[in-house]
Amino acid sequence: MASRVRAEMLHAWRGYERHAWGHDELKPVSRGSHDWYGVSLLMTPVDALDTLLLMGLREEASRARALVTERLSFDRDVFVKNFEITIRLLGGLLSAYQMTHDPRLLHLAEDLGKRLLPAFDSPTGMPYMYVNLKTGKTRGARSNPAEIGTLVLEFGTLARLTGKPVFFKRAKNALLQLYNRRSRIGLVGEEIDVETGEWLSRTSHVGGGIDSYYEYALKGSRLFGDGDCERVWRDGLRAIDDYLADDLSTGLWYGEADMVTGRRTKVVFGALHAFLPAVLALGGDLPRARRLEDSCLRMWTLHGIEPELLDYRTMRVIEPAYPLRPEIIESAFYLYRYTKDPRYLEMGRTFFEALIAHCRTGSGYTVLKNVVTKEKGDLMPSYFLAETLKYLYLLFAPDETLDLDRVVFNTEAHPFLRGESRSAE
Ligand code: DMJ
Repeated sequence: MASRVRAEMLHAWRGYERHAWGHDELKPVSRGSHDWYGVSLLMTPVDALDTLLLMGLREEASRARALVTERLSFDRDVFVKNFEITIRLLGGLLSAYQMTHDPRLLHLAEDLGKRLLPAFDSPTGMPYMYVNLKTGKTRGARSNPAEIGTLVLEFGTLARLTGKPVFFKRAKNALLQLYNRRSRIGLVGEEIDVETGEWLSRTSHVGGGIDSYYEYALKGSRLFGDGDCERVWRDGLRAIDDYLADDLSTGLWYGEADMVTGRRTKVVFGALHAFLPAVLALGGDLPRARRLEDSCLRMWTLHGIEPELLDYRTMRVIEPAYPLRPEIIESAFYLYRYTKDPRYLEMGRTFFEALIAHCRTGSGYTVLKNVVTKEKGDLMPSYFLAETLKYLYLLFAPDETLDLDRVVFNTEAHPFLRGESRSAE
């Protein structure tokens, strides 16, 4: 199975090389390319590099590395999303640096980190959503917990590797500023103004816009031994278990509630929420992680591939797209590593066969517009190579391929080494 996954990585990567070389992402149906900001920031090669290395695809990895080190420049007059650029590019450059020790990758990471720092210059210290890479101007005071709280692993690793603690301090402060604004019952909302610190939405859940805030609290404590991150994780976990967890005849789920009253507002769960079994497992709650992954599998098998959002009471699809998301596979990987239950290998096989059946094209893999009709879209997001195929491969490959105790994965599946070099603080 691992070598089958590796062959599919090669298929996807070759599609990128042939039709989108030098651009951000491949459009595998029209055989074209897509650049996020008009100019390319080499999203796919940076995101894919450590997967190519892990799979031992040496020639492809060296072509990707050459492209990145020779052509990538951040001196661009564009407003970029701080969160996306941090998790994909900063994360990808740092993990590839730790694997190759190529100083040009660290140099690029530091240059990028410096250009992103102005994002934190808000009255609260929580970052603006967008920052201009050339001018340092910022935009987007309306942000959310995921975009504010999912920076500490990358900026902390950059601080460690460069010996410049400012990177860690700014990102950790953002996380704590957000945490300090939690409600009395410990929940955070869906949108917050980073200038005033006021909540703009009281909707609380563990899906898109909030998800990785919890993930980074736990992983920040694991990567840096940081007690504050540990506290954010413990308090957050208690609140989501108390107010968001929903135990129904259809399974264990985590729905929506009002962050102030804790009142249930919606019974929805989706592909992004499926990161939670992985994080619960990493945090030590295997029984709950297992039950939740079983629910995720139910969501997947309903139509043979998972929808973006589901009403888990009626099991009706609310948002039918499948954008090649990795989370359910990531959770199967963690659960297999921690339990060795072959059930998770079987799940992995189910996910892999569905990807091949519904998302494979002659030139790569594509998102689906609709999991019911299986209508295809035309994009291969860079995280498909960074995450989806990496977690699938690691699920089937021998444990020695990657020692899970020695690394912490960022939310884009870029592994950072624990306890390497200087302290982040
Ligand atoms: C990735 O960029 C990251 O996993 C992020 O945390 C959520 N969205 C995509 C994958 O679904």
